[in-house]
Amino acid sequence: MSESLVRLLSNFVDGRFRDPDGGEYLDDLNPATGEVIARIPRSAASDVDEAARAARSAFEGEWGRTNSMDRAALLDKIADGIEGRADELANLESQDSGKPIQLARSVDIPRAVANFRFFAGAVRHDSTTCHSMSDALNYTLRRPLGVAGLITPWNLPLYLLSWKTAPALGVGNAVIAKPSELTPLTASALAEIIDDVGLPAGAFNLVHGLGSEAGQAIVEDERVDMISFTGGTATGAVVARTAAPKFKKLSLELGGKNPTLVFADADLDLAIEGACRAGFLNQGQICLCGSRILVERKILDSFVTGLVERVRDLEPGDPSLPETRMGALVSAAHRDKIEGYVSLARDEGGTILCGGSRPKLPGRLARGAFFQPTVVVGLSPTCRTSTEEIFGPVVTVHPFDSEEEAIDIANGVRYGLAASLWTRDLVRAHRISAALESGMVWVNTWLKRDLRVPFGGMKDSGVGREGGWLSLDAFSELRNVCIELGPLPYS
Ligand code: TXE
Repeated sequence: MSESLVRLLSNFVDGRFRDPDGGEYLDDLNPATGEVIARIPRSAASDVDEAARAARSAFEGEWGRTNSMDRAALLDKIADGIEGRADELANLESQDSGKPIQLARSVDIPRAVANFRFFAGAVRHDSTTCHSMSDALNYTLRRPLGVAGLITPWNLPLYLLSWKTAPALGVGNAVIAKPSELTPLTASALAEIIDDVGLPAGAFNLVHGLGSEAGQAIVEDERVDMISFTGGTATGAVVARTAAPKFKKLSLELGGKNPTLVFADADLDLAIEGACRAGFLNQGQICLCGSRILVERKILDSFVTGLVERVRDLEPGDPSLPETRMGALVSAAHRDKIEGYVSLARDEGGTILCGGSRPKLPGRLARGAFFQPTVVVGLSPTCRTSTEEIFGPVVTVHPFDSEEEAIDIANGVRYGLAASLWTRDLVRAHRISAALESGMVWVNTWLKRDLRVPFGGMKDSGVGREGGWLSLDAFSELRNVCIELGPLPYS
């Protein structure tokens, strides 16, 4: 892209688009070509300070006095705004992250719209509990927390930002959002949409920049009451360490090394298709991806043959073409990390059945961060490749002989985010679902999302749950009010 077409992004603070205080910018690359497509503010603590001041004063002022029906109407208008720019947003998301345009069009952007609409409905239909005693009445008030810091990753940029922004604003909090420095474009577009919708100044603030600078400053700021973070487990630990002594409310959605369990009685074709999708959608860069495939030994050969056949069809290509199903990884650095894991897999005794290297792509894609989808067999389920989060298009396949062994392997990692399980035996499905150490279990499907259900992980995959009422709770302070009634005539 020529220099003149490089976008210059701004922060959005106190209802205005602003340059960063220090005047410093970071390059934003299209990972499919290596070209610079934007420059984003490298915000410092002083920019976050200004955003926190604006957010606090919005919360204590006009925004804090809005009622829930008006806020729900604003969320619906934001959804309309995203829908109205859906094509443009899908293009931005694809250029920024390397994901196939078809995926951005069919998943990322429609789901961002759905998040705003869903939480508009949730806020409208919200109710709280009442507990009656013989001589007193308790009722629960939902109050906003104040200022919510929303820190989001690069794999599903607008989707995850909307997943947090909609309930945070819906409950009445002011927001400071910090998107990943790798994928800032749709967050800036969201700020424009919110500006058009006319939220009071300071209700939504966007600060671009590095995690260790702008992100850290948000987590440290005393005026920020809660942090909702999605990202890597190591970063989540830093966020938790910083926020805990300040007693901020925390919601952490972290990494995963999710198992796909395939039993011999499963519909083989469906299981292969499901495992392939779970392994490689978005180039394997979804926290819910199934990167460890556990297969009952009786069907191992036929499963692996079918899987490899399908995976070979997933040729990486130009993300901007509608037929492309496998795009670029988010960055060259991330591709290097994945390549490192493939070489570790070889050292650990694994056999690469397909993929394992960079594809050769023509023209402007030649310098892109592409990697072939890779299937590895022959590894111990306890080695590093099989237990550490790779977060890319690499799956390992492991045989098992019994249900107990499958559960042991599935639970034998530090993570506990999601699992999928393929069997026709319904009783077994219930039994295993209960035994898996996992925040979410899918049976004979994967990634089917109902926005009302609890979303989140256990073990090193996170703390807390969002989704449905739980999202409203995550962004609320629930206050019990107990009213003494005295002896009642009818008690
Ligand atoms: O994410 P980071 P990275 C995993 C995946 C990946 C690894 C590292 O395994 O390889 O994490 O990815 C901000 N205080 N996931 O380094 O660092 C940062 O600017 C406050 C899983 O890209 O976790 C960005 O906005 N914020 C995952 C956000 O945190 C900080 C999605 C996430 O970045 C910060 C992405 C700090 N000290 C990666 N340091 C998932 N669960 O879906 C960074 N940030």
